[in-house]
Amino acid sequence: PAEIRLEDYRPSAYAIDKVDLDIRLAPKAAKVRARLSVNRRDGTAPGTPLVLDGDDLKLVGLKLDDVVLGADAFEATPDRLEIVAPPADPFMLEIVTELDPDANSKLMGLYRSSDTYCTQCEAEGFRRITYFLDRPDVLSVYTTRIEARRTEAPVLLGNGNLTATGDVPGTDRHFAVWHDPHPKPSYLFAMVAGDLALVEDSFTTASGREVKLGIYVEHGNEERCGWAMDCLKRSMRWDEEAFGLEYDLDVFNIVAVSDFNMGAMENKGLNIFNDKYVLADPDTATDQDYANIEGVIAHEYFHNWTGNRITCRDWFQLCLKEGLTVFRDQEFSSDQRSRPVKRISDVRLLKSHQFPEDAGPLAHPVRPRLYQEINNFYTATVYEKGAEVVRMLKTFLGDEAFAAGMALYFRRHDGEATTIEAFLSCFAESSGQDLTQFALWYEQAGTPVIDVDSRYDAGTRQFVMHIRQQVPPTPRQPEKQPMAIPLRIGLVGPNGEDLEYGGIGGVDVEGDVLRIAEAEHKIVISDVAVKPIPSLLRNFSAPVLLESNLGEDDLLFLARHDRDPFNRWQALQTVALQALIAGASAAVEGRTPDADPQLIEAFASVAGDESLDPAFRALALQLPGEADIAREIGSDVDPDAVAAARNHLRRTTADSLRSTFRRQFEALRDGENYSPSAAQAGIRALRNTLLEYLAHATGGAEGDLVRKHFEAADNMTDRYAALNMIVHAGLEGRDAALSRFYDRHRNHALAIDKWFTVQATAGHADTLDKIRALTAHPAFSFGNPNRVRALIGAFATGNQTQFNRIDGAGFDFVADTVLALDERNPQVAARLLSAFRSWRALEPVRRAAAERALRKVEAKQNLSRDVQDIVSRSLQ
Ligand code: B3K
Ligand code: ZN
Repeated sequence: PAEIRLEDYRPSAYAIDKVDLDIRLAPKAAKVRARLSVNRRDGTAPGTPLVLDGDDLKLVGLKLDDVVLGADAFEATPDRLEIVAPPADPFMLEIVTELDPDANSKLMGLYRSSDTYCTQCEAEGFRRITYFLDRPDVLSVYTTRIEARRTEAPVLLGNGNLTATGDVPGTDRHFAVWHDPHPKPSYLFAMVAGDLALVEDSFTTASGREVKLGIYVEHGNEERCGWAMDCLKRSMRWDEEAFGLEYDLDVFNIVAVSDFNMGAMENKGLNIFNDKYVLADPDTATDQDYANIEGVIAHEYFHNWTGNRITCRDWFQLCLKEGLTVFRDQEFSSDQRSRPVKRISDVRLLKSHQFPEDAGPLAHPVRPRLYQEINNFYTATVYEKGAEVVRMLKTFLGDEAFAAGMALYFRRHDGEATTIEAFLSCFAESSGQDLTQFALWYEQAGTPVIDVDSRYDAGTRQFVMHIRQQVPPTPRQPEKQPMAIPLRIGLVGPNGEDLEYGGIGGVDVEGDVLRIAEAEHKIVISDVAVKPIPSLLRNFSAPVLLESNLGEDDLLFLARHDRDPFNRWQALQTVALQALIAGASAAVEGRTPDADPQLIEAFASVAGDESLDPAFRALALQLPGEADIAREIGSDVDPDAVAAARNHLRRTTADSLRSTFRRQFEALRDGENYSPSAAQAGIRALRNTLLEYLAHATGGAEGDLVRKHFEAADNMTDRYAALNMIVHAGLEGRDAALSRFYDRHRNHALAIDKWFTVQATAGHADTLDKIRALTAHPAFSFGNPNRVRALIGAFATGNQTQFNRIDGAGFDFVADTVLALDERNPQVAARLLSAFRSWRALEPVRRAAAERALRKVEAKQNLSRDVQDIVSRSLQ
């Protein structure tokens, strides 16, 4: 397949100022008449052919200025429509296509999900509806008439404001006309039609305009929309307060559908959501689900400005909207909840998802320079690392210059399709700084490694730090330049307080941030009264891997005293990680890992420290995951040894702290009535973390307590946590608990997804057989992306020992599933295949087995571009 390159970008020869759509819906033969107002752009020679994109289209009518086009005036295939010699002056092109929404299993373009017609156009789905210049720099004003049988689809929704409705005389059909005054790219087009229930509310903007808010769901789900609506209103208020950005239409609608390739989509004025990110009640949604809904509702809403009002010039600039919008939703959630807890959770996600991506064959820059299939670039690198880059900009420039740069960006580029360069220019101007080196964050893939070697000289009262940075080679980028890295630091004195110091030499400084710019720095901090322990990379000021000469005692001191909560958490994690890595090497050699009484003592102290937020204590007690340990080991990984080390540390901690943890578990109370508030959720998180240790105490000694927690749970958070413990620790009563859970929730698809996931993620030798059997369960379907991700996705990404089985059966199963799925839904198949991204870091036997599975995928004929792209990059 062809590679698309950033340097080949050229504006389109024609513009399309207006799009008038008339969509006549029917399950198997929907007709779309598109009337496009086409203009030749300045610089385009008269008569230049107009070439429109298509994908799997059936053309049934074509007129130019209302005259039917002769056969020699155009060329049409399902993938392309060329008007050979268009008029020099503006003209109207009318295209009629016929679609089969029921047959659309790719869930791109127009399709039906549980009898509801809906669309998904990002990145290149609009071309599955009509022929178009389907690229983000072609902005048009859309008017959409939607027509359907009234009984089949009483609700008809489009982008923008509703301008007309009515019956089609003499038929059982009706229509609605929607007009969106804001010019937008085709990827933001959407329509929905179906028999849906409406939950209504309203919002008054800062300038006093009334906006009607609607959430549309399947009948019966109305009661589960309250949280999403609350999140939406808080998001709207927050964007006004934090960024001065107001909503710009009379209505804002959200539709929840159950078959969706990803989380949600920010279509102008008509967001379409995976119902997983809308529906919640205490009985079916966990605290994590509530937090995710808050984040995703906010994210899609914030796109209205970062993405929709200001969009991307081309898909290489995807992080312009995604990284920035993730940064904004993270800031929103930090303001709604505990900022440190949110930061720790975000960094955990970054390290477990983005770092492995950056360390493997699928590594790519935050702004890629080439792609084969753009849908494969909606990655943790573009999203999460992209958000870190924006946060670093703020750290580098300070709050004021950052805010001024954002304001300039909104002022200068509103209504445009723009680039990362334009974005950065706003900050260069607002701060007066040169951001040339900083821009490397968008260009160079790979996680920089920073090595800090420091020592104190009592004679000179100097604290000297040797800092070296290195960016590892990544695909097509063997050589790297040094990066601009903001390193936030503090010097912690013997009493736990930050020490004062004189000056900092050898590096540029902004407040407590060292601006690392060279491959090596020798930094001298003067007038330091006593030997400090340096707290490095506070608040995770840059997405880097930090190595230092701090010992376990230093780290445990920081874990207890650092005034930076992030580094308190990080210090304990680092100690645990080092113990686990040592444990894994011991396991490889067949030895029992050494106990680390100091670490266990530190866990005890954090668990019982009531001056700390329970949510923080829960995070501090959670051991690094198996995948995180594997990533840190980096090469020749034996996942069974990693799991053995982790299980051993968990068990010895549980055994030695059993009575303390039990007492703490019983003393904590989350409140009479369930609320998803951060405070209550934090208490539940701590209780469940303590209980998880107890569940893994030797011999299932605390099985009764766990079973009681499961039975007594009055909310999904506790019930699902307990079920995980029962199943994963192999406690007695496992089958009974699974069937009780299933029976209770059989009518709630999102809860049944959890039932599949808990079984898929059990690290047991018989898990793969069980998963195979579950694919034949009546509730399983390869057509529903949530279900596929819940069972097979969860296995491939969340079950290190069984996916990476030494006999290769886990790899073969996932590879076969990818091949079967590819014919139905390439996007979901390609995403599943990317679970192989760390295969080269495995020990040789597993590595060979993974390669065989990948080769088998590669050898299949007629792979989709999506899967073809992932498999070829994985093997490169
Ligand atoms: N912009 C969409 C993602 C579209 C993915 C296309 N394969 C959701 C979001 O990031 O808000
Ligand atoms: Zn987004």
